[in-house]
Amino acid sequence: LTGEEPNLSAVSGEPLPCLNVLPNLGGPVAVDTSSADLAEEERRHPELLLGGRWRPVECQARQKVAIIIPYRSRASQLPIFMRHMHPFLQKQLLDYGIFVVEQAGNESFNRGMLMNIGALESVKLCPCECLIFHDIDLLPEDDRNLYACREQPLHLSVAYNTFNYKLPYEDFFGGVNAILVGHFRQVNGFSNKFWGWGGEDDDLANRIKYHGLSISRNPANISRYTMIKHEKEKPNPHRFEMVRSGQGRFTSDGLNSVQYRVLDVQPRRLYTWIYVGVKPPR
Ligand code: BGN
Repeated sequence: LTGEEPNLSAVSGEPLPCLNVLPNLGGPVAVDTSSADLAEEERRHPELLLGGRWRPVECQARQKVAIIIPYRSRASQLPIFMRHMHPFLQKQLLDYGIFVVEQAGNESFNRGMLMNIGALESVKLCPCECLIFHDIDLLPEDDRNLYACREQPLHLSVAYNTFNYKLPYEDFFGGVNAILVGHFRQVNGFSNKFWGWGGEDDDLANRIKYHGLSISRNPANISRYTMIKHEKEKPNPHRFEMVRSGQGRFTSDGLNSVQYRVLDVQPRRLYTWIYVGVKPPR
């Protein structure tokens, strides 16, 4: 530097778009799945705005991104996830917030419903146009895997260590997705009727295709994830039938019909905690 380069942002009066600034995405990043401590991670991230929000100061991010995590009793995974994700997202110069949506009570876990609630509640707190639905046990391995929405719904988690880094089946849409708010509304979000593990992601993929949208993916060599080991969730015995008959419910069951009560919202250092009671089946 000679010291004489014009400061482009000063010339135009506005900061440059971050995509023009992104210099140092280096590819593979270290993934640490050893145990972590939430209080320690909070101390390590004074740069975060309350609620797990951050934006770059040196450039203008193109989108505001809400990262939505469906959650219940994964206390050991939460700090591991935060330790990995905040540096990862900041390196990508994103304007983002992390929203952890926790299901209260002992009913079977309803991932789809928590995603719908996360979408509805996060857009009240952040004028976000891009929703990233993210399982808490998945850690991205490559920082070129950009956490941003595209013209079509994007499947980010293509290759997991636990599936030998291969897509398990062609229409697989589980794990991590990036969807524009407008598209998520258009497909009426996730079904609220998948209680227990499995199928709600396949149903969302069907909704997307039914509405004339298509699923895009990054190359498998950068869409790589490490899954943190944990006990298996209880599978939903009705999931096959539910996916098969799903189309009949696309317009009546989803974002437009989710019944829940917000029990608490807390903007914590590393994330916004949204604690919800959901209406059990029947
Ligand atoms: C599939 C599940 C998905 C899950 C993937 C990967 C079903 C419904 C079958 C009609 N789908 O088998 O929900 O994300 O495995 O684990 O079970």
